[in-house]
Amino acid sequence: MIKKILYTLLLSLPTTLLANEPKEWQLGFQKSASKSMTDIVWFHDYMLLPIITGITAFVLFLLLYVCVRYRASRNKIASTTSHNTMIEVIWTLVPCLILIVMAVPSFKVLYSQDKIPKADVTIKAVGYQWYWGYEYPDENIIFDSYMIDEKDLKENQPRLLAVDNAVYVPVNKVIKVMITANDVLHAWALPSFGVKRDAIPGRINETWFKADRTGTFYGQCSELCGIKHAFMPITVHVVSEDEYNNWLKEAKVKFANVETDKKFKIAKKFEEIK
Ligand SMILES: [Cu+2]
Repeated sequence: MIKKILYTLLLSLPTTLLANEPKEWQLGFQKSASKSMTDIVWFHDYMLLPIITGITAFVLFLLLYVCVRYRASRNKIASTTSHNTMIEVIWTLVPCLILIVMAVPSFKVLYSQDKIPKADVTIKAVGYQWYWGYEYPDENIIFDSYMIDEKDLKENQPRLLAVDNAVYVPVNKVIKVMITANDVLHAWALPSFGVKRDAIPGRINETWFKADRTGTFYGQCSELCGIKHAFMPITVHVVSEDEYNNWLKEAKVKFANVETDKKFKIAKKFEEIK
């Protein structure tokens, strides 16, 4: 009975509450969908936050104590102390120790993101002013992904986040993402996967993620790249293996002419410049 009520309640929630996107009045991170992001959230919640809270409270206490204890009315003659070797050694060593303690899990997370396991699917994301272009090099698929204008949004499509051609990836598979840009700096960022990498013209950055649940995930360009920087979102559908294979088949037909289109555009531009 209780289970049934809970389930009904869950279903009646607005879909935005279940989606993987920023929410109004949100505090904290978006819900994690990869081990990498789970590690980051752990590091933030159980390492950084307690330490920073402790330090802030301690410094506040010291300030208040000094304000009250050494106020002018109580200290008619001011102390002339200017050095104390012991306390100077302590306030140099303690922050060092805190940093060392923090560095251990920090580097662990950093290296686990940096070391790319054997990839099941490789995607290339190219930043353009102002949209993302995607390639599946092993599948010969190439397409562009534009934001959907506010007036054209369908139900369940979030404003400034939904795109016309989304990226599809299979669940529980290692996805390697090669990131570059065509014109200026962009950055490919997907909060739920704990992924954020700069897209740099003439250079390829690599990262990876392994989504541990299906769903639609939203991200945005995270490097100020010009006037429409806010209008080049990222949409990734994490689907089952079968759905992914079906999408591959459809995409090969749907985007069959994209590459020639693109080559034609580039050739035309070149002609114009000449
Ligand atoms: Cu950008």
